[in-house]
Amino acid sequence: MSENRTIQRFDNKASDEAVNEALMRVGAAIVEGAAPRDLIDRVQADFREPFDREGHVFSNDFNGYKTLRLGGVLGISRASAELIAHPRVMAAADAALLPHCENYRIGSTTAIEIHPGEGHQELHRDDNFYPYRIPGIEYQIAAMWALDDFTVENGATRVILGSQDLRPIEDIPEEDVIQAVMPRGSLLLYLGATVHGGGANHSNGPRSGLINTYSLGWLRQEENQYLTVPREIADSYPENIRRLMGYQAHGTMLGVYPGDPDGYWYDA
Ligand SMILES: O=C(O)CCC(=O)C(=O)O
Repeated sequence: MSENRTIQRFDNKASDEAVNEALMRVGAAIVEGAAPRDLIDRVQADFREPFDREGHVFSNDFNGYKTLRLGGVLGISRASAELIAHPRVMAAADAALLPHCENYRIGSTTAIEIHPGEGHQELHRDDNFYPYRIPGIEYQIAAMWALDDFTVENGATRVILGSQDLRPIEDIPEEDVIQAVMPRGSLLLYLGATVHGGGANHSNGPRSGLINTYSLGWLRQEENQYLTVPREIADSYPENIRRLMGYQAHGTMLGVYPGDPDGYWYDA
């Protein structure tokens, strides 16, 4: 099988360097079994009631009409923080983003449950809402956690390897689309410029995943963490999570505020 026909997959003992090398070279990599089963159980349990209550409100042509979604995940699930700040993901974000910024932060947090009968999501690049590109600089990475087994039938994420080269999406032939088949608890990492999309669910059960993006610290976040996660919940998280939400400045000047953790606000 040629390299473009399969996403390189690693077991959880692989070095971060090996995973990140694949991610940066072809735009995606899978780490199987990156999260323990009981953590995935807790995250899924936290999502169940909100999925059923409000997961439909994000329905539209892009997200689908048989797909439930939740945003502002840190306000819904404390357990999700362990996936959001998982060391594998932080190592990938360090490798992809830290060469271009002093710190990075959450772009978005989205739980996605694709139900039977849903079609393919439109292929897209997550970072397309930033109006300009700077050659050689990745703006984002994404981490998709499989909360169920991801299979060809139930809608495993569709990915085009190498597409971080910014080739036009309309020129991508169907045979270049491969799926991130992976067992529950696995992690799909991909770059913000990697073309991808949710898959059609032809199975009898839902396919749920948690997809979090991380963006350069000097870019505006896709999902406004200050207004989606109530302040008292944000304050109850440890410092590494608060920093990821954006409760930190970028350098000494950008986004300073009274009480910022690096002391950049000059109190009288
Ligand atoms: O659900 C998936 O597999 C991918 C979803 C996605 O890429 C998106 O909604 O932006």
